[in-house]
Amino acid sequence: MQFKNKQLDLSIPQVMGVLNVTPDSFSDGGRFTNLDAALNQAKQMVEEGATIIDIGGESTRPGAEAVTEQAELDRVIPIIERIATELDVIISIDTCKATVMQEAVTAGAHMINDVAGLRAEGALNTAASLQVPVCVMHMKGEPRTMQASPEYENVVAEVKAFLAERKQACLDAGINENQIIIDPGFGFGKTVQHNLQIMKGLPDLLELNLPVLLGVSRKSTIGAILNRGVDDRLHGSVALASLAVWSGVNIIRAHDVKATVDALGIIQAIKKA
Ligand code: PT1
Repeated sequence: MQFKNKQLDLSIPQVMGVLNVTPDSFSDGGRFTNLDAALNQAKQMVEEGATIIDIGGESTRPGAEAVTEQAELDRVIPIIERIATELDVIISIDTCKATVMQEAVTAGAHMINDVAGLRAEGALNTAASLQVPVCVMHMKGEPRTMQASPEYENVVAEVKAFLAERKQACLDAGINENQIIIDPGFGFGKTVQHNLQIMKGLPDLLELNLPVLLGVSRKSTIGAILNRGVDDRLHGSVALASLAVWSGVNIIRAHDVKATVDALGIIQAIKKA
């Protein structure tokens, strides 16, 4: 897939490293709000094998409050400019807001990652005009309230139908088919059982014939299954990432890049055997 001037081979599993610049970021405790610290963290993730760095200025973890457009811009634009100048890596902007997409791509971002699936006002047309790859994710509800008893008849079928509808919406808006990535949204308006069914149903999502991205890193479903706090979910995260890539997922969004890259290297070797 082409990301502006950068090319990435999605037939090999790739790791997207998480760089959260939100002060309340759920697992980094807001340690990387400072520009130099954020750059160093990004640099280390690249050295460990991340080929994409995902930068988000609005927390989307369960219960998080929305932030204003200006606050989001103030958090992400300086760090995007800095990483674009200093590192050779694909920069992803994790946002739902059209203005933030526009400013971020102007500042140097190479792709758009939208947990709301380009459903916010202006998002679809802005993304289409920017001509960069988009990741459209499934989320039931909104972060602040999405974990209040989500219900599905069949979570895999409903997520697949939603992503098929968003794929068509992207195509209708003029986004090229080879610039669309889909994501079932592990942890977004889903119970533990729903998330487990999503993991089992990953092969069904591949039938949409688009690259798949998945974010499982340090999420509460792992904590619920293993009874682990957020700082003790590495092994559970790597297990889920391994299974996902074995099932055909192309991009894993992760905090712990080195461990994830190693796991994916093993899975890829088995695939090639
Ligand atoms: C994701 C994702 C994301 N996740 C994409 N972008 C987050 N494309 C942010 C919990 O249950 O999966 N895909 N951007 C982080 N969101 C969450 C959700 C964090 C749930 C934690 C939980 O703990």
